[in-house]
Amino acid sequence: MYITDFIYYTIKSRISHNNYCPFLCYYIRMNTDISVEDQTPVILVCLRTDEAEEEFEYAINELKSLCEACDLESKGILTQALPHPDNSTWIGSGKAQELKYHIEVSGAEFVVCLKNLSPAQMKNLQKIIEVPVWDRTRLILEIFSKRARTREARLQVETAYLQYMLPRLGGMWQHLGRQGGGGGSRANKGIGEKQIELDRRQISHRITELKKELAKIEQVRNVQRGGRSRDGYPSVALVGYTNAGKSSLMNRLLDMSDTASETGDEKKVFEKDMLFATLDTSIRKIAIRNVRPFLLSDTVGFIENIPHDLIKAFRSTLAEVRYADVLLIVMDSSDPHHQMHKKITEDTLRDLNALDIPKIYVYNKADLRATGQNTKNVPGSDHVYISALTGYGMDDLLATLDNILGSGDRTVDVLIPYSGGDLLNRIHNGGRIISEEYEEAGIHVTAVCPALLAGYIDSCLGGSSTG
Ligand SMILES: Nc1nc2c(ncn2[C@@H]2O[C@H](COP(=O)(O)OP(=O)(O)OP(=O)(O)O)[C@@H](O)[C@H]2O)c(=O)[nH]1
Ligand SMILES: [Mg+2]
Repeated sequence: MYITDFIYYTIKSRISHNNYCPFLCYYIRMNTDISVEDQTPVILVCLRTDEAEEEFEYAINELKSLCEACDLESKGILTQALPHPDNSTWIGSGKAQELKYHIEVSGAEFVVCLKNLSPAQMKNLQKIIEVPVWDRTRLILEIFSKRARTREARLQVETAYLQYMLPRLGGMWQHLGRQGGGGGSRANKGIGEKQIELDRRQISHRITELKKELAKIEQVRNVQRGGRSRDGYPSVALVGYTNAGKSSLMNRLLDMSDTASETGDEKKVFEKDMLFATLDTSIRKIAIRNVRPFLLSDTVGFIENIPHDLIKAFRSTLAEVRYADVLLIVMDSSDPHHQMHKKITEDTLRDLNALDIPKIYVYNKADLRATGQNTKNVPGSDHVYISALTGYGMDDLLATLDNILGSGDRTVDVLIPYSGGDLLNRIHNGGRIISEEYEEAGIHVTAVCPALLAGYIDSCLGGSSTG
């Protein structure tokens, strides 16, 4: 199979998932009739260098889950141990020949590697095994392209995908080699090399277009966010490793919310035992008795070695995290690797300049923790055990959250004109009323309000409201 087939394969797979990628259509005019269906057979290739056995096994299991999330069917796992990755073929040329044999016997259509390969390693391995090679980044990009629903998410994925392709173009036209010739330095280039140059220019051009379009969407998003914060509600963001239970926690809070009967199930977000179930950000208002109301956002989960270009491309989606007043770092506390997940989440937050935001560490899935393992909550601690499934620990979580939301509380003493019914409602919903008197010029209210709401009241009444 030629590399051109590999590109065509990509296009067909994207089109079959309704993710139209205008740039890649350029390649449709190329040859071959390969088609990709769901449950495409693949072989997983796992290279172990210096990691402990348990770590290696965990990484293999995670790769299997990623393949499931991408609808690929594993036909087998080929492992190799080397002191360090082979510079040329990643697994060594002998192992590559063995892999070729397994591909022929199993009918696998391509291979998926445990880690990321350099463009040269990918090109050389591909040449030996004669089927496409996907590395970890490619697999994650593919899952994201399947899940992206909103226009913004699709553009973000396409940007990350093209950035990933750019340094790998060298391998795509290798079958055309240095054909061509003639006089002059440009004319001396082979067809393959000219094609690479052309592709590189087209891809760079498309990336520029995508970035412009994303910048416009981001502007709209910023205006929306500004509008929301002017409403005076604090924002709380759910973050954490993929599959930790972020969306389930959002749904549990929606169930507990006073708005549950008005909004019904259509406000619920998608939750599933699958990596990267959520890709697009959802924001919901949560109003629970005795807790200051807040806006809650649920967004894409993190994973180890999340492709850097993907994080960059998703910066505007993740802006809800950057501008949040409080972060809930959700972990699957029944997973023996949850401390590692916590570290990866914190590293990603550092990349997003969001590590300084006040946070609560939410140890979810307490119902699945082995008997004897701690699930007890200590009042005042920023570590809270909960179960989004059974509701265990939800009151502790809400008390801790309300404490943080209330840390900037201010007493306001204002005269609201009789035409300001909306503002009075907001104070009733978000603050604690101390006194309320109906006077000739308006309603004289004294109330304790969260900092954001107090700022909102100031902006509405055009001055300081502090009593
Ligand atoms: N037993 C148990 N299962 C839970 C709990 N919370 C969530 N789950 C399950 O864990 C799986 C993943 O839950 P999600 O809420 O989709 O996880 P997420 O963090 O939003 O995942 P991504 O969107 O992929 O990042 C689902 O099958 C949930 O039913 C819990 O407290 N206990
Ligand atoms: Mg989710």
